Amino acid sequence: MGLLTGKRALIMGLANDNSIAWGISKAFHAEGAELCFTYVNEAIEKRVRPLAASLGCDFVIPCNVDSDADIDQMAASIKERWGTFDILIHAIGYAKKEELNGEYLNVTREGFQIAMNTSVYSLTAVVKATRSLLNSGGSVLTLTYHGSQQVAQNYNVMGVAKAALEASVRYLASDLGPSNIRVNAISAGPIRTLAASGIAGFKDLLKSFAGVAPLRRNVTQDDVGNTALFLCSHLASATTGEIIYVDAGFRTVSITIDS
Ligand code: NAD
Ligand code: 0WE
Repeated sequence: MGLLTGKRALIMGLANDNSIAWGISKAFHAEGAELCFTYVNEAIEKRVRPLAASLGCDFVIPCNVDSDADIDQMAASIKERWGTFDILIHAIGYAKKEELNGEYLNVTREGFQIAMNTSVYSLTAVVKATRSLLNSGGSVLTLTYHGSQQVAQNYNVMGVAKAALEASVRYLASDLGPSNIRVNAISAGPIRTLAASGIAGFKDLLKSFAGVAPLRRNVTQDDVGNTALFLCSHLASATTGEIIYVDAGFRTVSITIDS
């Protein structure tokens, strides 16, 4: 009997086997969950289908979270195949690449709107569309980054978006709590994924992070997957509206001096 035996989990944000969503999917599968994956476009679909199949899953459906029609169609597909489900994983974030370097104040109105729409509003939109399908005891989980709380060089508009995402977690937890559905976020340390590729200086960021973090290492997709498993299982039955750090302790320490 696994921790998630008999539970159904919708995974949004799997792109490839480096995705944080993949670490979560493996942890959930190992504990008996039945999975459904969404993909944003055909290129991603080609990556997601074989990964899903390797976990014995053929329930793979499109959903661009910028589209209300896509979100409604996704909810309809879940209702048709599953009726209800238990766990919603939102592992989606996007800003235009040119917004992720230089001064934050150069952000454009359009760049701000895109980041907020895809990275923040999408969580609320998906919860709104699926709340009637979520079982009591269920759980919603999103992914955030410490750039929401303290300035992280070049993270810029994504830091502002993650601050709003974390506030959304608290408001959604308040809305869904009376239905015994929990809403939380994992704040992960930097991990090399598709969303981190092409970020100038990412290698150096990983190196200095591991030098400062109390555990003296970077975090992995599996670290995040295991904490996601805890948060979405009955083990975390009274934890909601929280931002749980999976960051090797990084955010707890201040300036360090080499010795
Ligand atoms: P990833 O590139 O593997 O995943 C990002 C996903 O977002 C992709 O699957 C992409 O298809 C999806 N996406 C983008 N726009 C979309 C849209 N309009 N509709 C539907 N899907 C869309 O990268 P990741 O690092 O695994 O990112 C997952 C989450 O983790 C993001 O919210 C990210 O901000 C967060 N996060 C990442 C790190 C890190 O260092 N990698 C650290 C903390 C938090
Ligand atoms: O949340 C993220 C990823 C955010 C992200 C990354 C990209 C790159 C490619 C959002 N949108 C895009 N759009 C693209 O076109 N992280 C926490 C990883 C990350 O991204 C950074 C980081 C870290 C850490 C960007 C700048 C500085 C640090």
